[in-house]
Amino acid sequence: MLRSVVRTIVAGSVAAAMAACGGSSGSTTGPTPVFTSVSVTPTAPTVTVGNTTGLTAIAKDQNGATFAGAPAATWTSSDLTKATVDPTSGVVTGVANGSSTITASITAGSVTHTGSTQVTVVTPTASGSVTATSGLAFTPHSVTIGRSGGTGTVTWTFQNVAHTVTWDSQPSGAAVADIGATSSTEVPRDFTVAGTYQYHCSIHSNMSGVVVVQ
Ligand SMILES: [Cu+2]
Repeated sequence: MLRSVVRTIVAGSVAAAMAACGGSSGSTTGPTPVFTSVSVTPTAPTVTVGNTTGLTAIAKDQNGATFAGAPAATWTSSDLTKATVDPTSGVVTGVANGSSTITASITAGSVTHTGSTQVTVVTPTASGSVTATSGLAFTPHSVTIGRSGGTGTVTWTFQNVAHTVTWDSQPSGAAVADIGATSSTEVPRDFTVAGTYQYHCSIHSNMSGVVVVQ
């Protein structure tokens, strides 16, 4: 029963794709694979301003299987003020808050089909939080923040086991102070320089974390 439901959906998608692309009439269920549509994944991804995310385009045949031998896709973005895309790799870069429809076009022989997905671009908030757990972890391991008025803040919540936040590396020009052995309280640190900050706990060598400031 499940199989028949899936077949029905696929057949509908093919019909829609053929109509959308202005494909010629004729059977779409023959035994010979026919280039029928383009699938773009992931669906509706989110990327932060200044960061990238990769998209993949796959040529499909009339049965929804990969259509072998199709050339690579050409990528375009509907709104370059929100997101750009590398025309050959499909790597999307977030430009500003909003969304853009990213389209992949594949031409095989004389037939061109397109697929697309909407990418949402967000600016990370200027505050983040990390818990230094009694289970000996910084959670989340990596936190990304923006800056408001030039400053972003990360607050570490220490549970009942003492930890430190000891910096291993900071961007050039940054000088965020370490947090000494602390338990059962919260300690904030401000960040004014964009870049990647890496730290560890000097008490528990397996505990490490990353702060990314945009
Ligand atoms: Cu620790």
